[in-house]
Amino acid sequence: MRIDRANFESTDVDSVLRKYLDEEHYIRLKAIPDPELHRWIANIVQITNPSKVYVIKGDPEDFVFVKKKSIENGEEIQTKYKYKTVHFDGPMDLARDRGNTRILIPNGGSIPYINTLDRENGLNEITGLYKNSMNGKMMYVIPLCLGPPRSVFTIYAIQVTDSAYVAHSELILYRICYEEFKQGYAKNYIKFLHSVGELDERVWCKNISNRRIYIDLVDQTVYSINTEYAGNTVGPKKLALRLCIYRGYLENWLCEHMFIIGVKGPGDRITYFTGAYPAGCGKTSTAMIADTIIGDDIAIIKAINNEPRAVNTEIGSFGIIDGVNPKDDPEIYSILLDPGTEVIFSNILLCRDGEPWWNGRPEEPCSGLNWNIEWWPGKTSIDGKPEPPSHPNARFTTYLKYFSRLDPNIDNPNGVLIEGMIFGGRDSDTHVPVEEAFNWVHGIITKGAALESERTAAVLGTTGVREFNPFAILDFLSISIGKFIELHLRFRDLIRKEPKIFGVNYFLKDEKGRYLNDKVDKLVWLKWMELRVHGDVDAVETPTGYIPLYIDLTDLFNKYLGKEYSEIDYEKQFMIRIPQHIDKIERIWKIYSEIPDTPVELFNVLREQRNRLKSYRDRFGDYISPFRLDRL
Ligand code: SPV
Ligand code: MN
Repeated sequence: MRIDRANFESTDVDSVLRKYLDEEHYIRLKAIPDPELHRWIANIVQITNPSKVYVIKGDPEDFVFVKKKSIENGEEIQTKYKYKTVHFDGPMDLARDRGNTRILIPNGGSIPYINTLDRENGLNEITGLYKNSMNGKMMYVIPLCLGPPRSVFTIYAIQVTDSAYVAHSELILYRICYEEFKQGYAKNYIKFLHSVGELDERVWCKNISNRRIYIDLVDQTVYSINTEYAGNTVGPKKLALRLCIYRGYLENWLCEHMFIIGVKGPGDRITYFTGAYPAGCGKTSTAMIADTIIGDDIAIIKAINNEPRAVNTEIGSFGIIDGVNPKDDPEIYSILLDPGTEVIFSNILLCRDGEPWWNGRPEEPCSGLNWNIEWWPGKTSIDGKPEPPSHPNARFTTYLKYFSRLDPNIDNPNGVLIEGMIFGGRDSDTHVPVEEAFNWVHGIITKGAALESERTAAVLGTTGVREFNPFAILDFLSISIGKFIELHLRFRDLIRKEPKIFGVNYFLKDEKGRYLNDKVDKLVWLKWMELRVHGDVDAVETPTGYIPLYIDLTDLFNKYLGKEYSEIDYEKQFMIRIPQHIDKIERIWKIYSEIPDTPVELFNVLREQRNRLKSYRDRFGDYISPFRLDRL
């Protein structure tokens, strides 16, 4: 038997289901009129051998049951707040595992920058790993929708998992669509199979060295095993993103690692933006600071009546908690500690008295349980350095509905009109804080395809290293980056008016290594971008795009942050750093010259940008004050 193929008759399917599912859950499953689904489930239970199967309908009782199970199993620990729990992934399983995440390719073959594996080998290997992997555990079957149900955007999905924590997370983060499955709306759905495999006494995965995340584009199925971290296990999140990108490529729409936000302009005007940033580079905090929020992680953008319209595939947030503090993030902070909100914390510090603590809380950390078993003040790790009480990739899982700025359009089956697209990275020395691209092609190439960022704790490996991360989506690509760029260029032909494209960088530093901006300054950049979308303010033309005029920023800083904005700050932040930009073009050029299907437009745009940089350098020198250009 193989995990992707059941070699039994349909009459056997029923007897297998009868054996593993009790009457109630058998009826629930059979109410979905889809023999292929029944066969898939029968095949899985035969291989993984769970003790019970629970089919989720999305009732409140399901929620209560799953959460209770998770606590009983020790997958989650109750905090002192009734609706809040803590989950620990285990010290070796705290982030996405790039190395063991692979796209299965029929007959093998490689794609630059994408981790691939021969499909047959991958499916054979993973079938072996799934054998009896659910022994003694309950298996959950979760019918879901990505995006509002029954809309042109909806992607239907089925998650199977033996982790109550994963099921609980999905009940918070996604729409349950059992009814849509029952009524036959859920055609062409995607599938996820996850098993934590064998667990140790701390309920952590025992076989981390056999952690695997395999994406099968042929069957639109993702397999995940021997891991708990949500980025590796919660199917509708990043596992679905790979399948979604592939589908979008075939059908001419965009599936993006982007937030969706609304920014208010003069009067009642509201302008929607999407934004792509690598994890840990200010994406969630930008989404939370905006006037309205629709999503903070994943967007589907389709051309509908020649307009680019977007929906969020999720209804919750799996956000980074590190650094969330009452001054900079008052809303998230209060949601996380409100006694009435449902929250799963992961990899924070749980104090002995049941209080959740994370880096960012003003109080001193307490002694308690953390991601590395236990923590006490002064604890050092084996290398002698102080051990952080909560992990830098610690997270919260909660509903977006708690946010006072939640945009009612989150449920709009037609999505919202996107008028701006933002790309942001962690860049200490090159990009100005905000800049508008000259046009769609220039933006897609220089802001999206050329995005680089310094690595954060959201992926395993050394942090701080500058990495190529086009569209902040490199980790999730299932098609070559060349094709992904070509799709964006092609998308322009489907819409009447393209969104303006912006680049932002919240992480510029001075020569002493100090950040040049406050966390809250991003609100001003958003407001400036909003005005630019409508042509309400002028801009300074630089070799790399349009930047704000000093005068407009003084107004915006004053109006939205009550701050004086000095000429010195403006000059430091918006200095055009020619050598760094030229170096960047060299790096990006080299990368793409080794990617065979890179669209030729990319080289044209980079060449033009390099020429502009050189001619500005000849006229003004290496480092150009924005005031000099302003006065041209
Ligand atoms: C990210 O890392 O981009 C996240 C969290 O949003 S994860 O689910 O790990 O992808
Ligand atoms: Mn993300």
